Amino acid sequence: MLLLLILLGFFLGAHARTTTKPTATQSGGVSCTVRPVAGGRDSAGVIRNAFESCGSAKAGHRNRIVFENTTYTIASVLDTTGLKDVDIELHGTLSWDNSNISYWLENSLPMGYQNQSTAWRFGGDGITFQGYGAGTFNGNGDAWYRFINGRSNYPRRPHQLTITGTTNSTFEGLNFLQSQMWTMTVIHSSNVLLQDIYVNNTSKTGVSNLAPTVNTDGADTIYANNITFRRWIVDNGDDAISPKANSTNILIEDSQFYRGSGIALGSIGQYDDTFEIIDNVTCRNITSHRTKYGAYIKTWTGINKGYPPNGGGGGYGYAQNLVFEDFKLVDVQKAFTITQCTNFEGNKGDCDTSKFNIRNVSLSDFSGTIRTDIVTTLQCSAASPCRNIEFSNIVLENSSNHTTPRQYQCDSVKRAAGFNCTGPPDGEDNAFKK
Ligand SMILES: *[C@@H]1O[C@H](CO)[C@@H](O)[C@H](O)[C@H]1NC(C)=O
Ligand SMILES: *[C@@H]1O[C@H](CO)[C@@H](O)[C@H](O)[C@H]1NC(C)=O
Ligand SMILES: *[C@@H]1O[C@H](CO)[C@@H](O)[C@H](O)[C@H]1NC(C)=O
Ligand SMILES: *[C@@H]1O[C@H](CO)[C@@H](O)[C@H](O)[C@H]1NC(C)=O
Ligand SMILES: *[C@@H]1O[C@H](CO)[C@@H](O)[C@H](O)[C@H]1NC(C)=O
Ligand SMILES: *[C@@H]1O[C@H](CO)[C@@H](O)[C@H](O)[C@H]1NC(C)=O
Ligand SMILES: *[C@@H]1O[C@H](CO)[C@@H](O)[C@H](O)[C@H]1NC(C)=O
Ligand SMILES: *[C@@H]1O[C@H](CO)[C@@H](O)[C@H](O)[C@H]1NC(C)=O
Ligand SMILES: *[C@@H]1O[C@H](CO)[C@@H](O)[C@H](O)[C@H]1NC(C)=O
Ligand SMILES: *[C@@H]1O[C@H](CO)[C@@H](O)[C@H](O)[C@H]1NC(C)=O
Ligand SMILES: *[C@@H]1O[C@H](CO)[C@@H](O)[C@H](O)[C@H]1NC(C)=O
Ligand SMILES: CC(=O)N[C@H]1CO[C@H](CO)[C@@H](O)[C@@H]1O
Repeated sequence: MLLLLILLGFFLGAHARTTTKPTATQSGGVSCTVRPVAGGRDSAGVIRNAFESCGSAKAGHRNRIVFENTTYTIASVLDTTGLKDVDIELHGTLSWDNSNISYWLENSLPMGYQNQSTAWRFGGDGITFQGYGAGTFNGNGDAWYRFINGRSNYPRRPHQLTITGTTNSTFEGLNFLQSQMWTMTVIHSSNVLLQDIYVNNTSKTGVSNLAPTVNTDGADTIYANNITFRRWIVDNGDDAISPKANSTNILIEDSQFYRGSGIALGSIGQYDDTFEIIDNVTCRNITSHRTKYGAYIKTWTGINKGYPPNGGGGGYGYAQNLVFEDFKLVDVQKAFTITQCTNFEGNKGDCDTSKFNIRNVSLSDFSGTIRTDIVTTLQCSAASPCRNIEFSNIVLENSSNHTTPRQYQCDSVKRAAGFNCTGPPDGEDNAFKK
């Protein structure tokens, strides 16, 4: 019987070179169950084999890859792209081993933007990745939080997961703990749904601020179209979800964000003389707990200085048709901001030089508490003023003295609706993330 199944596996084009022998599924595809290598040693090899054997279904069939309810140690990079019509079940935990930091610095894979790199490049068409609420990616990032010691965008520090070249796919019911760096990026992809995702990148030593997590974004989208984020919880120290260059038709809804910076559009405009856009982003039914902002938009200045990731500027393009509705704020700093001051390694100045245009932005139904008297700071660029910024039904209270926050600070804003600018920004925030 076993022999028959193995032969069937070969017949279906699969290679049974691993501990994960493909078996036939009822639908005529093949299924691989991944068994962890004994003694907590690196299971990346058996995972790679499972994806080779079962990652690509024949036309008209679906394959399956099953991770059991156990722990899989991963101590080397994974590059599993070009998958086709496969259902991946993660019942247990994928646990990254960072004991050899130099290994990761030498081997992490390019993820396609800002010279950044990743521990796992993953992608294909017609994929479901299901965690049933239990499946967990544990980046064991504390080793990285200690190693980088607060340095921003440490070169070749790996991101957790890069979803690349992916279409018509769903990621669901997954937990991401202590990502090594950015948690996940959806890049060169379209028609992807990510729902019921829990991200918690809390530094074990972070309480004393000895090892801040730095750059542990919840999710980023780049060169991505029609991406939905639904029912996310993100607790981190950086952007919760961040649509960046060429993100179009993005929906973020029914989500809760804790302690980080909130939803971030951008940064963008980082590449000199390069045209990039953000178009049609809707964020609705969002609760922000003690984040910096409910949402914010950040662009680089018009003056190019240094190289990505920590330098850049001089890009152009636009962000338009941006809708933020039904936000509940719990003790956040400001409801919303725009800054066009992002600058080489956090330098100041040149806030009026960006040619990147921000327009058609609508904010409605914001309630809850903020920590300052400033509802919003709109620091737009004189070289390309923001236009059509509309606020409606903003009902906020100061979290300590319960007064109504009054300030709407503006620079280079044309056609504002629903508010009157009360004065210029009282300080420059270049939003460069340490
Ligand atoms: C998975 O294993 C853990 C203990 O290792 C157990 O508590 C849990 O109930 C298991 N989950 C399922 C769905 O069997
Ligand atoms: C760590 O990784 C480096 C680079 O891949 C390798 O040369 C070295 O042997 C590894 N060290 C250990 C202890 O495995
Ligand atoms: C993804 O789905 C869309 C819409 O159904 C379809 O047009 C497209 O061909 C699919 N992509 C691939 C790579 O099959
Ligand atoms: C957008 O993606 C979803 C999957 O999240 C898909 O159901 C829908 O058909 C896509 N829309 C278009 C216009 O392709
Ligand atoms: C994240 O983890 C920390 C540390 O365990 C915990 O205190 C916090 O409540 C978690 N956040 C969420 C939103 O679950
Ligand atoms: C904007 O994106 C949403 C998904 O968030 C989509 O349903 C809608 O059709 C898009 N609008 C346009 C004009 O493309
Ligand atoms: C809003 O999001 C929360 C999750 O944060 C969810 O429980 C609730 O059902 C959503 N409300 C609506 C109207 O969809
Ligand atoms: C980004 O989008 C713009 C506008 O559609 C396009 O001109 C540009 O080529 C895109 N860039 C990349 C790298 O896809
Ligand atoms: C990033 O890559 C570009 C080439 O694409 C290079 O010129 C630049 O020096 C790199 N920056 C860093 C910080 O490595
Ligand atoms: C309430 O607190 C804010 C700062 O959080 C301050 O700007 C404002 O003046 C205070 N209002 C009153 C009436 O004390
Ligand atoms: C803005 O100021 C004008 C003139 O004082 C006033 O009529 C209008 O009601 C104000 N708008 C808001 C939203 O406060
Ligand atoms: C709720 C949760 O998953 N908390 C995790 C956050 O990260 C710490 C380590 O910093 C873990 O110990 C918690 O289990």
